[in-house]
Amino acid sequence: MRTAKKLMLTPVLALTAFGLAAGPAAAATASGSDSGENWTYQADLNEVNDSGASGDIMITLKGNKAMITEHVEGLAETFQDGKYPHVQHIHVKAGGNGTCPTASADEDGDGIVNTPEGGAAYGEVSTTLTDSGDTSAAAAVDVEHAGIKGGSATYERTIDLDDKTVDAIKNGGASVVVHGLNPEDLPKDVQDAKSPLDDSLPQAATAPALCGTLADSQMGQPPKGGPDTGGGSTAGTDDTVMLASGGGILVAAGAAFAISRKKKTNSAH
Ligand SMILES: [Cu+2]
Repeated sequence: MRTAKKLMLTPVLALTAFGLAAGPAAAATASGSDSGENWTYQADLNEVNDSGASGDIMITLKGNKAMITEHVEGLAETFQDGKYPHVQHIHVKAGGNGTCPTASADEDGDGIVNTPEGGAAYGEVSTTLTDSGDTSAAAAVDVEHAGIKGGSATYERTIDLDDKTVDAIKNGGASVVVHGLNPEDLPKDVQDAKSPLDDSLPQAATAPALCGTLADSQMGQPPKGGPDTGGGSTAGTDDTVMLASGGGILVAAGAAFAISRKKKTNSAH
């Protein structure tokens, strides 16, 4: 069952399916009437380091306020007899064009992509998606307030983002990364290694398990990115597919998310 879900959540396949199913018809219904007060971004969260996990996240921006809804499943469930604390972040790469790492990011060849290695693709922590309190980078390895606890979870929180993170999201260069692997799944020498981020934690606790780069889910309308952030949007596979396939896919995706957006209006602060 998990395998089937993972395949369906592969972003390129999902977008392609959207386009084939509802391209021109959906495009005809685009009205452009939304004033854009709220703007929604979405990412499928795909496994890193063969974690076997999957998920998705939706972030609706209203100014610097971000209403976040995320669902994950298949992550490592327990850690030292408790629910496994999965720290998670919005990562932003300097210069833009952040994306998710592939296995080739494993520079030291130890068999896993650790967080600094993955950083070459997704950049630094800009926001920590904790369950309460501090959401800055300073809380990056605060396992007590990890946003995800256990193997499957729904995360809902409304937080304020800094300008850098908002700009990166709008420019398609911000990635959501959920960390924490099952140590038993790792090569023997990696099981005993310390995290390069915090040597009180094992390597497994901070290595990335899920990653997805946020993309505009209402692409039928013009981007809202500030003119000062530049950077362009040429990097990701997602971008390439969308640009190549024209407006039909984008409008279809927007329509789908407009429906689910209605459910979010009562989200608690
Ligand atoms: Cu992270």
